[in-house]
Amino acid sequence: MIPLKQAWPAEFAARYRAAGYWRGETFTSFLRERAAAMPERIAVVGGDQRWSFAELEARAERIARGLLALGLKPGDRVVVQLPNIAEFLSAVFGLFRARLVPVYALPAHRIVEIAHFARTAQARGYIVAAGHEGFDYRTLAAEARREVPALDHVVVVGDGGDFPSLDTLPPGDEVKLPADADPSEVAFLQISGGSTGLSKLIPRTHDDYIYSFRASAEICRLGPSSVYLAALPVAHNFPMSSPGVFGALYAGSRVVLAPSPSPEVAFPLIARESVTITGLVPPLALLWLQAAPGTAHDLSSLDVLQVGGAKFLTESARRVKPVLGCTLQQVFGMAEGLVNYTRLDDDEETIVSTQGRPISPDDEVLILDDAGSPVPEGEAGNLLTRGPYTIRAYHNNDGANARAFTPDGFYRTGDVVKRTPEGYLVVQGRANDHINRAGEKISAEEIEDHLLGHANVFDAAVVSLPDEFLGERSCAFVIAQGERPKAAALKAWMRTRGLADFKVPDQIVFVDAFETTAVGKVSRKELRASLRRRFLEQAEG
Ligand code: OOB
Repeated sequence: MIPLKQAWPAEFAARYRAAGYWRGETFTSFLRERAAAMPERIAVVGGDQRWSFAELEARAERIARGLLALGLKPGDRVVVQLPNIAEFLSAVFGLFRARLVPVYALPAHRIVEIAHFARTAQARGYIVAAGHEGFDYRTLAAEARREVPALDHVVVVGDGGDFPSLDTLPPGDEVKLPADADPSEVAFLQISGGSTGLSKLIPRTHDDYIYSFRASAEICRLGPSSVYLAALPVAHNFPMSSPGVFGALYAGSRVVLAPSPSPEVAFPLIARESVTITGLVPPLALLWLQAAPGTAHDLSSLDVLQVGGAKFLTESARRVKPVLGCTLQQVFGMAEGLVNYTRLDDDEETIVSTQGRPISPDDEVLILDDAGSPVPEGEAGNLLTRGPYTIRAYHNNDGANARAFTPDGFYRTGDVVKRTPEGYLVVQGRANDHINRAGEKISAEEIEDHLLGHANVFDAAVVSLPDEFLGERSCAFVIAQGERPKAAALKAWMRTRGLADFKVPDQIVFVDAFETTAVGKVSRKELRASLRRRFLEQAEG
């Protein structure tokens, strides 16, 4: 087995170890410690499952044996596509125990994304739920196996049909479990928001990721009496690690997995389980603010509501405390690393009007103009960052690495921010063309490429438009060729492409031509900006 390694230069790794950020822990070692220290304490609640720390560890070990007995080998990558169910945690801790490397996909992903992850990660395994929200993932798994034949092993949570199910894996009594991972090894591959083109894979090590959620748990004051509700899909970095399910388990807190973030599902869970903290994207926070005053459920246990993934407007932020009676925490993070939090004891103005400050004293933050020079203090510029839990390179993607990282290892976030004199960041917007649709990131380029696959589409440009509820919605400007399709028909056709549903354009506008300048075509970036500007001007006028 050749473990995947991250690319921090030795002197940085030494510094991060010396500072006590990287402590040599692994996922397996921390779960083992919690299971030994508090075996009977309930760790995970999901559906009708309630598992103690000892039971979670025992289940993980069984799964590790079963997966190796199936034929997977330590070091193999395994795509994990599970909703918020208890088995998400037993499966991934099982993978860690077997030194298999999870690749996290969202439940919304479909064949295009899954095949891309499987190919890029050279995955050999794929773990899915039988079904979720009316969708049969076994059909998707069969399709994925046809497209990516290297995907040898599909395992299903629930009734596997033709595939083995997680509950009936071979016991693997003869399997010798591997020694624990080196903490500097890549523990898993996370997916990027996909700012340009297809999603990239983000390699995170035990050392760096555990530091990020341990420090996050401290910032959020998690302890054995805390109860964390995972309302957003746990495969996303925010509910996974900020402090998320892993930070909660690390702190000995209880994790409650909500099958849906809607108030109808989440509010009764908060009341029943005495939830103390949860995280939402802004549109859901608005929905909760609307639903809370009339609810019959007791939400008084909730101490902290985190909001992040997209900009939470100050006026909405102000309503959290009066309406929900809890402390708001703004979270501005990215799967590539850097996470900023407002602190629980910050004054109200800081909490409602900033997106927080970095986790670590060693998070280096640069705010640069387009020429690469620092902007004057307090002015807006491009955010670049480097630090003890921000990656230095994507997995297997030289082209993206050359664009996204500076030669001295800073990650270009693509976000435009200002910094307050106290060191808090205020997000102003974005330099690159992706649509942040309710926290889901959509690459304009990826959607344009799909639209161009339609026989009656000559050209397409995809932009974000402001949306009262979603924050941003996607709009495709399309030049037709031959017979102009109906917008609804084009959307329906996009749905047949095997893409995550959130990527289907919310709106399609047909135009006769795109502008060109005297010297030739304008850049895609300028074109998108000008289409967007003209459309908004017309809408206002
Ligand atoms: C989180 O991670 P990703 O990887 O899905 O998206 C990262 C991008 C950021 O670069 C920024 O453009 C946007 O999402 N974003 C925000 C934001 N939080 C994220 N923009 C404005 N205000 C915020 N509070 O979205 C993510 C990862 C960990 C924790 C929280 C969010």
